[in-house]
Amino acid sequence: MGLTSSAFCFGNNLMWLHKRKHPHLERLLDTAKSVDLDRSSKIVILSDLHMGNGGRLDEFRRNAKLIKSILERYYRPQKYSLVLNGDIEELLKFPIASIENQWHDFYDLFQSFEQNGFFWKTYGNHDAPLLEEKNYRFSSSLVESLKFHYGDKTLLLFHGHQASVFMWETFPVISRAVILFLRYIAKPIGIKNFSVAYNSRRRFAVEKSIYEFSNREKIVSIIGHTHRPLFESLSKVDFLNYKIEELCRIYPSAEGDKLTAIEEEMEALKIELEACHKQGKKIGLRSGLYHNLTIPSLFNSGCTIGKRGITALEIEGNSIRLVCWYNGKQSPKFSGDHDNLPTELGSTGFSRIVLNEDSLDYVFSRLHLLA
Ligand SMILES: [Mn+2]
Repeated sequence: MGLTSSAFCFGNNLMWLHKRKHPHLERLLDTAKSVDLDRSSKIVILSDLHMGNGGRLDEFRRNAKLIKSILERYYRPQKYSLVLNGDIEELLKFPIASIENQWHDFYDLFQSFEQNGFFWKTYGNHDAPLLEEKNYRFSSSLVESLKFHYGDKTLLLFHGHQASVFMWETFPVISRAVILFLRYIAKPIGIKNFSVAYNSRRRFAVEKSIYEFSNREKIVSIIGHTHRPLFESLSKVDFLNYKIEELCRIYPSAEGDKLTAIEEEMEALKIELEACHKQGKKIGLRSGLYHNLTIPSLFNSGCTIGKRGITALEIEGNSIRLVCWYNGKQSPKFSGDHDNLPTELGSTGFSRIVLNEDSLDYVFSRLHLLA
């Protein structure tokens, strides 16, 4: 493992550890396919579709209709480009031919996003063997990582399994034997949940090493893999406190109806803040996930196999958003920090709600100043 020279300036053990490089993650930054963003860029990022053969064990089946609707009727007409960020095909359970056969209309749909700008696909640990698959339809769109250039800043997109400490996840292609084991032995004898997504300690370890790598390199990383959506901007508690602060500042100069509106909003904010403190440990009263400071250097689009809807990341010009799409009749799995209202997509019955949103300039300012 290499060390940056600045690590020695501080004479501090913790700092020394913090500066340790992660060989697989550094490599991703060097080898990533470059894409330039500008003010008109629109990109939707989905990950972990786990497409199968359409049978009982196919986890994609549940939200297939929802995903088709939002791609066909929302993102494509709105001129979004598409990134599928790994674990799109579930090759640990199904051969590629059965997946392509079952979901061939999705393959056309994905490819049609090239008309809007681009369609890229990174590979994850469940679909890495596609690199070696002859005649794979998306061979020319398949990469390990993508580098979005936003001015002189960088967003790195990759699946995330590269940070795993487990060989079979870090080197999925080399570990073909492991894949065959999982498909033909582990699955039939009933070993389920061998994926990182089901183990919170391993999930945390993956997130933490990518978070530290991102802060070290002063880049934003966008991953999937853990199935847990992440948008670390401000914690809900901080958001509420800043909102309260802002209202107190404008209150003295407000008049008439405005005064009453501020008073009412303040009451609602106080109730919400108190509810946060009551929930305490469950929602985490600390500001950041891993430290006391929130550094928004790690985003995760979540997955599309959830029981109550899917999550996705959107980049639109200078904004980044975490959104949830769900069947409007049910309640969404995730609730946002900002109390946004859902919007229904035509008469599809599916609704979109923005869970979190920030400007990329703000994200990179925090990263630059705090990391
Ligand atoms: Mn994965």
